[in-house]
Amino acid sequence: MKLSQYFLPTLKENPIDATVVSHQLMVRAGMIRQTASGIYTWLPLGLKVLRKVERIIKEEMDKSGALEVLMPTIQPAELWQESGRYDAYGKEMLRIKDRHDRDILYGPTHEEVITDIFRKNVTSYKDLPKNLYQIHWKFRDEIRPRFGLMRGREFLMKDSYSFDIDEISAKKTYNLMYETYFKIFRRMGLKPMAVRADTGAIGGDLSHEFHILADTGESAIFYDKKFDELKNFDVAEMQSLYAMADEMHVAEKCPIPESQLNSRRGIEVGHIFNFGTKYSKSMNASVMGSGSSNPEGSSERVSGAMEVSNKIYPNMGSYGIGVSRVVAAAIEANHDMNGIVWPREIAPFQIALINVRSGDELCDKVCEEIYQKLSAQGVEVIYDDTKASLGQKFATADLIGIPTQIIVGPKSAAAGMVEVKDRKSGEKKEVGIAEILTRKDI
Ligand code: 5CA
Repeated sequence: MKLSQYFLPTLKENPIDATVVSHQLMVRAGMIRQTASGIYTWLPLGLKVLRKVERIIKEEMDKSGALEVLMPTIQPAELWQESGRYDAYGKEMLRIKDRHDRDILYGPTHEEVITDIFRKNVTSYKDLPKNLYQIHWKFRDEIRPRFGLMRGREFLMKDSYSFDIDEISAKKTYNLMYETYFKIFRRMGLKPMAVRADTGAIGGDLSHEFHILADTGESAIFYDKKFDELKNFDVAEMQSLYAMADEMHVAEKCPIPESQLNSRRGIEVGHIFNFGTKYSKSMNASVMGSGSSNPEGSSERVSGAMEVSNKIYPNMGSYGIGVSRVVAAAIEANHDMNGIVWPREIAPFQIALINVRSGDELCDKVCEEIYQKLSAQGVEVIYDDTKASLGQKFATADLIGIPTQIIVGPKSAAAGMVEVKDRKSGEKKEVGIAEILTRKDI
């Protein structure tokens, strides 16, 4: 992409309404603009990152065996009246009337819709387990939308819903999702911390939140100090150590000594729940069992006209990731005083190509060649071909956080060389142009 043809409205100053660094940098780097309180437009650079985050989530969810669906954002009130949450949900739910005076709402979550789909289309225990997910917009009329995308009113969520025959199978699905979440955040170059959590408005008794540690995080979390020294940072290590959300940590009951305990702030980027038969029972979503077995806890015997069969209420779970919040959290965890420092996996471009003297015949020619050849190899390059000052070009490249900068100046170009700068470490090296043209991973 040539910067002269792109849409990258960058700002030198922090916007006054932005109090956390991710919000400041997303606006300054031309990733987003606020359209209304807690409601944002994604500009091309921001959208590129959002799509990369989505892609990683989708790939890992697909690998786990979950199936993608797409539910409507607008839902009928009746479904929520059935589950008993229409009144309970409160003012965070955006309630609307259609032209026929029917009550509808903009979905803050989708347990009811998916349970309705399930009960109308799945009849036999043989069809279980099923895990259905979507990546879609939600609306929650937060009382204090703040911190940009961290607590927006409209936000993108990956939400999945699982249906299992019994508690044991549901627990397996829950653990699979726990592992999948871990993989998802690790692939994004982030270090997720999974903590035991409260189930709140979603309900149930088993729940974990996934946090990215950052001083600006809205939640306090308590964890074993050993986390800070983990070598591999893998799922087994994660599950073996004490980690609790604020409301779940009780000092007197904590199994590890206080000297071994750390407390930090975290950004909740994911939340998984097992809530048993709460929705399947209240919304009468059942499947027929084999008739012979009677799985524990979730079935009851019913007499049919011809035969006796057992009706089973599936054991359910739901699993959310705040997709748009992840983008902000990644910035909170990866920035310096000059701007964003993207982890490579979710960077909007891999290379920022800087033409030190646009208009100079040799610089233009070398840049054009690097741009064309690398793009043809599938490397994402943002080429600053503008007439901006060199200082401005460097500042923009640093601000938007592209992992590698290739700097083409007249002197070195004449010697067949360019400068390659690593955004994170600031290290620079001279590299031959021929080498640049043939190497993907510069
Ligand atoms: N139905 C369940 C899971 S599918 C659910 O709604 N869970 S949740 O309420 O915990 O939300 C899932 C994730 O969405 C959260 O972990 C958080 O990362 C994100 N999220 C929630 N509210 C907001 C918000 N106002 N702005 C941005 N992200 C949010």
